[in-house]
Amino acid sequence: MSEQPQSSDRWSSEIDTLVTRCVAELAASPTEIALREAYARYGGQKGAVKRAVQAAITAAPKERKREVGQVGNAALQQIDGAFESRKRVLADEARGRDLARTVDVTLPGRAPRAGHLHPLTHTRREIERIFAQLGFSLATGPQVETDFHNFEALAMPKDHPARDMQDTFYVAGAKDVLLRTHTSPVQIRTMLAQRPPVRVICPGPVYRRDDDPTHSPMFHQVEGLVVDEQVTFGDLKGTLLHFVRAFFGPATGIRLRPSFFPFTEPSAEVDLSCVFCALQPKTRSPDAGCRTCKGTGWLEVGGAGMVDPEVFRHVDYDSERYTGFAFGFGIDRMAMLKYRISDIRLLYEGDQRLLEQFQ
Ligand code: FA5
Repeated sequence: MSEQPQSSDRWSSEIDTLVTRCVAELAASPTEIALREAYARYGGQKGAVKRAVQAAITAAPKERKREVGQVGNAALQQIDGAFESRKRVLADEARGRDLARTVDVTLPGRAPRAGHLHPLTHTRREIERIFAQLGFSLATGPQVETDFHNFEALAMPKDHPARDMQDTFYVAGAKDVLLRTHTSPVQIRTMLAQRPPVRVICPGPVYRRDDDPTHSPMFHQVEGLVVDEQVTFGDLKGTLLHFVRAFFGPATGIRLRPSFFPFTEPSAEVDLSCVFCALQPKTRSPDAGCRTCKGTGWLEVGGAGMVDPEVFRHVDYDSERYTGFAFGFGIDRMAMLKYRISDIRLLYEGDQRLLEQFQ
């Protein structure tokens, strides 16, 4: 009796069936991924054919193990061959599709979309440009400030009621460290670092516990500081007027209303003639007014005043010899007025429909 395995052996016909099924599945695989998956199901390490061959070898009597192994190897080689030939067919088909594809070179090109500056950046740069022309240089300070620079040296000691209006975010675990509430601490840092004459503007983010359509918890201010001999309130007014006209247009007016800031004396709120109504030639009349300016014809944009001698004392400037003026404007407020943006929160939402208008 021949030692060749008989086709009647159960294990042999089981392997035959699996190979037939596998070859059919490989030949029908529509993609390389499907092909590899089908191969893994049968011929892979844990595939059905591999397992059947392994089981047959284990079950065969010792003297037949070798020949069972040979039949198994032949089956696996058949699967490998079917896999390779289907892979070639799929690759040929893919190449054929690539070659058949035509490119319409007459179609218009699609330019990549370039990024652009945020309206607040445009506004800040425009402010910097105008003041640079007046001989101001740029000064910056940290956004995480000390109580000394933000309040104390600006004549707002711990129990001063003016602090309430700027209640802010304190840094937990650090004594007297906070997110600056205004850009005025940069005045102090500048004066501590240099002697007069001083002529700087200091733009940057500031933080307060505010949140409504015209007040954001994080917003931007630009501070201005001029210190020299014989600096007067007239210089302050002339500088502000020049600035608003350069920024909003030559018909813009300003109004200084008496006010109070602990670090300036005298102090003023700076109002701008309403860009929505008072500047329109047709409506510029004593009763000019709209909803934005609440019927007054004026819009508040910042505070200003002559530097208080108490501030000079903190930075060791001689207040008998030097005088100075300072101002602080809201950059967001100015961007809203210039670009007619009704809600400050729109500036921070990243909505493309708004931002795309500032290409
Ligand atoms: C100050 O912050 C003073 N440091 C300004 C100053 C500087 C006065 C130098 C004198 C000398 P005030 O709190 O009024 O002042 O803020 C100034 C401007 O910041 C406001 O007029 C307004 O335009 C803007 N502003 C204030 N709070 C907010 C807010 N939450 N969101 C947006 N803008 C704000």
